[in-house]
Amino acid sequence: MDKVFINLHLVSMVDKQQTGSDGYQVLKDAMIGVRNGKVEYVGEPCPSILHGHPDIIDCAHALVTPGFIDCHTHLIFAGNRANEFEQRLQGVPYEEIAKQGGGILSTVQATRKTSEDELYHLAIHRLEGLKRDGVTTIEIKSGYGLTLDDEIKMLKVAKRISELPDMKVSSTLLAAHAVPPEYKNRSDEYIDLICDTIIPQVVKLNLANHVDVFCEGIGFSPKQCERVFRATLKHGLRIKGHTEQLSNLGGSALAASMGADSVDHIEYLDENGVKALAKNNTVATLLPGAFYYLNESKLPPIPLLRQYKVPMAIATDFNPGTSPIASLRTIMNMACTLFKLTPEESLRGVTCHAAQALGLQHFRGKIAVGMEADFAIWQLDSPAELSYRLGVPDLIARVVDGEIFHEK
Ligand code: DI6
Ligand code: FE
Repeated sequence: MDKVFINLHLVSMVDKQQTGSDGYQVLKDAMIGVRNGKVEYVGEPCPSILHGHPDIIDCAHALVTPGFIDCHTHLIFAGNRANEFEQRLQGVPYEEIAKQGGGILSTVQATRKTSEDELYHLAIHRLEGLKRDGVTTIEIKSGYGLTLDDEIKMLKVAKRISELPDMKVSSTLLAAHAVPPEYKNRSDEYIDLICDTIIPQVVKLNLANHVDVFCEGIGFSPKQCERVFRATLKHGLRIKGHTEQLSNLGGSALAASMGADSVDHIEYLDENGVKALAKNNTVATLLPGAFYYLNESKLPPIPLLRQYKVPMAIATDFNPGTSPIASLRTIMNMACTLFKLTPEESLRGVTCHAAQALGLQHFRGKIAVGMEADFAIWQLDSPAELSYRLGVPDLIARVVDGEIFHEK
């Protein structure tokens, strides 16, 4: 074994049935052994492994969770939209600002004008906030380029971020985020461009795992989204969707029926939609930051999601318009206070369920033998504190593929 972590309180997120301990399954004074970036041992301290081992890390009774996964972000963009924040506080609705050419399109203008290098530096700076909250995997979407070249520029930035030793990236093509100005009133032709040119090129350059859409009145119709999904599946990528955020168009059920790993936002999802998620094992990704910034009052159907046993992930949705919050722990807290998730559900939402939202549940999101050795080490007594306290630097270190990255 390369490294052994000892004296830790383990929150593995492995299912209850397998461990028989309490709701969080905290295993006190546990040990984790790592080899070649994977977990090779987890459980009670094992004297035969420890005896004479050259690389023992004493965690001094720290709490160890899986590395957090932020499974929905728009990390890469230029500019900011504080002016719209001010407008919205004066009562102008988000959809109205979008219709006037603000909103997503104002960030598109700024992002098109900005070089790959500059976008990279802006994104790296924002990433610091997420690292401080124990994030070791981030999903990053394109969607502020909306031309072949600009979408590829964004995904190349995501690829550069993925080359950092301490951050794993899952990249998503979101060309169907808004109708670009040059395609105004010709949105079907833009869908042609996405299906016939952008998706094939992104696949050729191996720049994304998923393709996402914004299925909404101010985005694309279910019919248009279905075309994008078909083209995606034909090219061997996986699908997900921004669905039922502002209205109920049936995008979630459509995406689920076509095998989506997740549908995201879903404030307006109805019971039939929830059933479709359950049937297709699609994750419901909740984004309380956008709910908060938009002053939304319609809650996602959380009691129904529980009733039908749909896994719930939570994520920052970090973006310049509706969720400028680069803190996953703030989002965990909001999931509890605004959506009434339990702190345990919120922890699942950023670990095992977030992994599933990215199709990575067999590799990340739990601490178990054979899984990637990605952990967060916290100076905390109990896991509920992760959702409870804000702003205190509780993180001691992150571990990515068995390598330790100290925060303090
Ligand atoms: N829904 C969102 O919350 C983000 N995109 C989307 O489709 C918002 C993006 C933005 O306002 O820039
Ligand atoms: Fe989003």
